Amino acid sequence: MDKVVVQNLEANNQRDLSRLITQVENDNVTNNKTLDKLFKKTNQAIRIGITGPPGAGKSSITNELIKYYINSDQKVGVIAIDPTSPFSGGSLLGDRVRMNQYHNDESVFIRSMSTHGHLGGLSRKAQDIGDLLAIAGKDVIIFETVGVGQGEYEIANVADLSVIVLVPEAGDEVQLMKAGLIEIGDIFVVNKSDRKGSEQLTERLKSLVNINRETNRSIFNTIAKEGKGIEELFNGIIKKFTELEDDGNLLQRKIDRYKVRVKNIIQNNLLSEFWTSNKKEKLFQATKSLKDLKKSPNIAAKEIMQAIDL
Ligand SMILES: Nc1nc2c(ncn2[C@@H]2O[C@H](COP(=O)(O)OP(=O)(O)OP(=O)(O)O)[C@@H](O)[C@H]2O)c(=O)[nH]1
Ligand SMILES: [Mg+2]
Repeated sequence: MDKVVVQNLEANNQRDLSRLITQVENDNVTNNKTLDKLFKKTNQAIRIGITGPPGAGKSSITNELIKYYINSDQKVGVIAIDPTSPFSGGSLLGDRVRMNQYHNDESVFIRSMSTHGHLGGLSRKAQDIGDLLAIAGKDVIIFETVGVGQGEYEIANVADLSVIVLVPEAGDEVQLMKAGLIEIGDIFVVNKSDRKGSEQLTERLKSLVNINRETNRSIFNTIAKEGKGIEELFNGIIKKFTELEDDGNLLQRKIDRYKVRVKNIIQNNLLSEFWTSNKKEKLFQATKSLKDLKKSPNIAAKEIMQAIDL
């Protein structure tokens, strides 16, 4: 590997960082020499997931939080997972906030990843990119993800701590119950507290979040658009990290995440090794016509698995 690249990356060179991120984004399997070599440097960074329904104000909150991190001399990396819909071909909401106000600031690096409707491999890539940001010296890494379906929860698991953002108007019952957001949150934010219904949502949340839980989870009210309530949220996040560290949960989460990553990589590698051109051809030959489909998929799978590659 290019020694200069490593040095540049460690020196927080944004251009090399961008290039490496693009490589990781384009890779089908995890195979990045920079990550292999410098992985031990990734442990210092803290990882925060900010999840919630489309348009809840996740980017607005992230933008505001960044100011507090900069003020306390911390470098921030943001990975915004763009919920581009394959149907609309664009973002879900026209008036979404773009986090580009920091593009001249060396201590902030923001990168969007588009799902293009495919979530497969996304959490692996998001974690790898998070690692690159950590290697480049970011102290805090924020993952912005939309929480609407199961696939997104997998992505929400890339972080050490999850902040769930909810808003009064979007039908709180649906938001809260259907998607199971309650389960994955460590901290809850009722954003758009300037709007009608925010007090009811806060009350409802209070009664829901601490049921069946030993640890207390906090709820914050914010008006991100005006920067209100963000300082409290910022301090709440610090407090939560300290708690997680003290009770050993932070370490446990890191261990669990690491294990899942190792397993996923093994699974991916085995699969890509398995599908040789010979086996792909066998599957093609075995499924050419309706008459071929009389065989059960189980038998067809066994035959392909037993095929010998020359
Ligand atoms: N009234 C009000 N509007 C807000 C508040 N916070 C954000 N908004 C607005 O809500 C809209 C969506 O905000 P974003 O920060 O882009 O929300 P998001 O959750 O990142 O959206 P996606 O990334 O598209 O899912 C923008 O027009 C914001 O200006 C708030 O506290 N009150
Ligand atoms: Mg956003």
